[in-house]
Amino acid sequence: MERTLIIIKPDAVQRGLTGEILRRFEARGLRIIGMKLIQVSRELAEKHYDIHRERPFFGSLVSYITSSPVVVIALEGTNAIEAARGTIGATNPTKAAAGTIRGDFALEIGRNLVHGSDSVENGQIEVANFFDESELVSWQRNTDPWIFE
Ligand code: DAT
Ligand code: MG
Repeated sequence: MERTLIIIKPDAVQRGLTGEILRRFEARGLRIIGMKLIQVSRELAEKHYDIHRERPFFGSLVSYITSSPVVVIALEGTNAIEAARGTIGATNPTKAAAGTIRGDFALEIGRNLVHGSDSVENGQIEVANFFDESELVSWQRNTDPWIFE
């Protein structure tokens, strides 16, 4: 089963969109295996965005994600990576399709509300960066057979 790390970013938490965003992932069928409200440290932010370290927007990316609390969610499901990124929409909200989170609620790339892991490998790594194994719950939903074939 694939795992993806979702971060409901500071702008989304501040705007009261946490419930709306979580609702969309739940409705999609992804299973929550971990969830918490945290203040991201500079150290964790720099680790999370390490691949963007040399990009000109790295500093503002780290400032943004550490500016206010975030909700981090670990999700599990068949095709969880691609499904979650489809629900999130394109990186630049002005290019994101209507019906996606970014396409419905955001306007600017630096305020794009939500993160989702971009590969199966990164999903495993990012969930492990944000959650201790003891914070993850392995469970079966009664609805699983109606969502996972
Ligand atoms: P995504 O969040 O869709 O996975 P990404 O991993 O390419 O996008 O980039 C991480 C974040 O960095 C993205 O959510 C917003 C910011 N970002 C990406 N490209 C940018 C750019 N050209 N200018 C400013 N910010 C950018
Ligand atoms: Mg990314």
